[in-house]
Amino acid sequence: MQSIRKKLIQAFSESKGEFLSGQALADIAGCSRTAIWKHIEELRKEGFVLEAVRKKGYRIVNTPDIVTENKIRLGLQTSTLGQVIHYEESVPSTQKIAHDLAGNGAVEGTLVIADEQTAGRGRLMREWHSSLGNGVWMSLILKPHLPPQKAPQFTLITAVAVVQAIEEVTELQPQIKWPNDILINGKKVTGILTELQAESDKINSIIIGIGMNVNHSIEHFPDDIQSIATSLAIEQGAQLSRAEVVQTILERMESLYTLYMKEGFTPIKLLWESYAVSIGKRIRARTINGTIEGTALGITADGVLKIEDQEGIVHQIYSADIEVNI
Ligand code: BT5
Repeated sequence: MQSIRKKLIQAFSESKGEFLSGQALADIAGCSRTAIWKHIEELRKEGFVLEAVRKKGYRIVNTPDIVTENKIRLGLQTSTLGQVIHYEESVPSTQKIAHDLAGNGAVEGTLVIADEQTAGRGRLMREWHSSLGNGVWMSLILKPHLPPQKAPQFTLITAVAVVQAIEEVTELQPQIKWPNDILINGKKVTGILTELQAESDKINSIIIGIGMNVNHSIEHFPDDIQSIATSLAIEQGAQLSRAEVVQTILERMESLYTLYMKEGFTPIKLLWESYAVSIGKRIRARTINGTIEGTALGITADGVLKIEDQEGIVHQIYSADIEVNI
């Protein structure tokens, strides 16, 4: 069943709004015209608006703002990332599902996405607010042949991919706050959570969680984050297609991941620094070992943050919460 649906979606993607006859679809999918009709009805139930015209066939004329497997697949231009998609309407956390799938042999590029998370989480088990139907709550599984020490670089690769994707689908200019926040006009629009399944010398899977506020208005956020959070719609003044946002993130991520595996971290570092909000500024870094204040010098070749304190001592920060412009 699912493979017929995949073939139909692929055919509609390629036809770019032109009609496809029932017979052509049946040939492409390798099934009867009656079976095609049933699948078309299923797509309609999912929310796709399909026009059917005698002697011409079918075409998709409209799609709702959904993030189902079919919707993300329609027009997705990647070869690996998002080629396997697990969509659920509501889950505790997409990270948890991705961890389970990764532990059970999920292929590289597997995407877990949900319309709502009831127990979304940030770093250090903080809460990540993930309300129904207006955000992108997703986890991506990668399987690079690399040692575990390289894993933190994936937060930075992802941050660049997210910034580039936002630039592509809006007129906004996002910035990165080391290590995992994407800000627009100083407010957080996206958080990234990179987790690992690894042995001492090699990564088995990296699970990259991305939480992006897309179509929220300010009332969608709980009171305690209304002053620090924003969404693409709030900043852009218009609603966006969440599926298009997801597709663009996957496409940017695939290019950057390929670049990174070929040329290493240096080209990513340059891109990252061009989007970073903290470089050259006075910042405060709260780490589990205490607080350091000083000037952010940049990141090392490994993605570690360098801060120079008042005595001129340069500290290397592996993990912290950052306040800028103190
Ligand atoms: C993060 O943590 O920013 C990582 C967030 C990752 C979320 C994704 S969604 C898909 C996947 N599944 C999951 O369960 N998680 C991942 P951190 O840097 O610790 O920031 C957490 C802090 O951000 C919270 O303590 C709040 O202050 C704030 N926050 C919570 N929800 C927010 C939201 N929707 N928008 C902006 N800020 C938020």
